[in-house]
Amino acid sequence: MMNNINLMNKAANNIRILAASMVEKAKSGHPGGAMGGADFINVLFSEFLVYDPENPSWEGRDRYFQDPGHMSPMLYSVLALAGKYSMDDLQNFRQWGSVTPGHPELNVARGIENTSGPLGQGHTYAVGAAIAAKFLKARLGDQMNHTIYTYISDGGVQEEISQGSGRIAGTLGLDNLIMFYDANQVQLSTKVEVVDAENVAMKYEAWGWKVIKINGNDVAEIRYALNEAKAETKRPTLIIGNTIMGKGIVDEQGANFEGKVSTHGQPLSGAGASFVETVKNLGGNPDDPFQIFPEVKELYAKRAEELKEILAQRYAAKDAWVKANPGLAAKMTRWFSGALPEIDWKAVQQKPNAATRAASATVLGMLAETVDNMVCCSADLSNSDKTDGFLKKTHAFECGDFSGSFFQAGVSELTMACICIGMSLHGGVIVACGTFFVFSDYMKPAVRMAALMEQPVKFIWTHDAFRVGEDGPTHEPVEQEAQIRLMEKIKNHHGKNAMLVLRPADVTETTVAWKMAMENRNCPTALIFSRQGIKDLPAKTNRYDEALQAYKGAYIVESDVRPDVILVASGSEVSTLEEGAELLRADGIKVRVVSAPSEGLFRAQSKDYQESVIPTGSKVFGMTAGLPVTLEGLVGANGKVWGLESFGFSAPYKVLDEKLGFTGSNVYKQVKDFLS
Ligand SMILES: Cc1ncc(C[n+]2csc(CCOP(=O)(O)OP(=O)(O)O)c2C)c(N)n1
Repeated sequence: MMNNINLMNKAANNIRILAASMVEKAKSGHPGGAMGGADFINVLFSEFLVYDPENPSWEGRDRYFQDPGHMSPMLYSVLALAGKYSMDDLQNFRQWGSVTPGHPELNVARGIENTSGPLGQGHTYAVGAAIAAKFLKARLGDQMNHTIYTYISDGGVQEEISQGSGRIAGTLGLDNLIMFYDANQVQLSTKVEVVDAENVAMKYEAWGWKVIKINGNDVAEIRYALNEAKAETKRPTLIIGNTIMGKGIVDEQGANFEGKVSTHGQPLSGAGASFVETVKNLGGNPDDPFQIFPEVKELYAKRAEELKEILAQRYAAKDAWVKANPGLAAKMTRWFSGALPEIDWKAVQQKPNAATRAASATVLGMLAETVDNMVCCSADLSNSDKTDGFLKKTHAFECGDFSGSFFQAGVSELTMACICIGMSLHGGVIVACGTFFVFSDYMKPAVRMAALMEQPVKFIWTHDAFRVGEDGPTHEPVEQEAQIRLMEKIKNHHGKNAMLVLRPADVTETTVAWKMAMENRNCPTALIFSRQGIKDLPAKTNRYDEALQAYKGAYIVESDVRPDVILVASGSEVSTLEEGAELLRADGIKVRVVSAPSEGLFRAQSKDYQESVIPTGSKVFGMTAGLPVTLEGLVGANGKVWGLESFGFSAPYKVLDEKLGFTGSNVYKQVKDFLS
């Protein structure tokens, strides 16, 4: 329903006034960009975005992903017009305990579909969400006809990740994705032209996007572009909206103060403009600026009524579909609940003494056949990271065909990680992605955001140590495990470990690690797997049942009564400790071997349990192919760690084992020295 242009302009000015007032009151924040983008966001929310105010997590809703988190005042303000925030909430912008933190934090109930702040990630989540919607549409049909909108600014376009998401969205023909580019010529410290002379339109066209250029402050042009974009049936659309930074800002004399770098990130008064005159210029009352104009209230009330009609039709269509497709409908409910189907984990047949990446492939093959809403991805390493175990049971996404369940991301680890987060945020799918562990370095910004947003993405990282061998130090992770384990030491805002990090010790523990990862719906999981074969750990009765103790983070694999020394490790080093244990026992030393796939999980167990595995005061020896610090927490101040203190080297891995001291005989030697 087309609204009167003057009214639409008034609503955009209302957003400008609120955004400027929030920043002014908080004495910090970013008003300029928010004021420039107000027209687009107002048109989107008052005329296009379809959502259910009564049921914010309705799976068929359009989704809006914002990339520039610093433009939070724009988002909070439009959501205030839509009734999701009160004027009090806006007045508490950036304050302790407020629902309006400095950068938006995931809050679907209030219309915030993603946390944003690190530029470039937000629009890549949107690409992921659009892929998830395509995957689901291929299975659920018109129930998944919604549109994914995203908003990007100069910073997001400049971030390298935009290359990955632009390429993928174009290659896969994501016609359900509409991106508005707020091209306001201004960024934090310079004008855009100082750092960027590229032709953005041609760049996106080259990636296969439809590109529409408009005046981004003009309601009619915004509408036209959105309608064109919605009508597109083959390509994602980029709407380049030329906007005016800080539109409406004036100085004390009432002179134009628009387009200034200084208004990017501080209150208008701090930038040398006049807050009071600006509010007046925009038609507001500077003494009482936190107001929604009555006619703007009406505009959004009218939109709420329109949404009711749209929703009535959508829900009626869904009801009819559910009646006609009860089986699919039940699946859809399960998929969006995040629940798993029944999985017989114990029945997984692992090849003995195999590499844990191979064991992971076995599990992935089973999951491809069992978990019908799982998507697995790889950054062009599927045959090495063994996600091909999944791929062999399905096929990869293609432009126009999302009947498969595998996403080939190409060589773009950060993009892949963010796309996985976006799929997860969309809901309805379970996602995993693989690459070499050393390239987790390229993914950490996304891992951190997955942890902050509590998204249960599974990160499969193989080639977990110097035993990559001949490829040499560029490909041999050393410090990576210590880095990623920091994520299991930091707590999320629910007071839980922000990430589950598992490095299983043999094929059976790998099955258990996957079980734990799939059951973990509350945070991301890291699965760190070996390249090389590992000798199976000994079992008293049944290795699977014993490996289930991995749920406690660390457990006793086997122990002599009153051991003289406790040997602890994760991953393949546990089996090296077993070799050493044999030599030590032959020498009359009593030994306990502990597998510790997750220190973070172990520290979350009762003190009694922790004491039962590694009693205080005992002699503890740890071995890690990572930096010694990886194990120092478990081994304690009086313990000893054999780790790697330098970058790795290029040589066959068995040579490296010898040269670097990762052998049973060196375990024997080091422990003997330690005990003497
Ligand atoms: C990854 C990342 N690097 C740096 C920043 C800090 N930062 C926030 S906004 C910004 C400038 C962005 O300019 P633009 O996107 O044009 O926003 P506008 O000036 O239009 O508000 C920068 C560098 C960030 N948020 N994320």
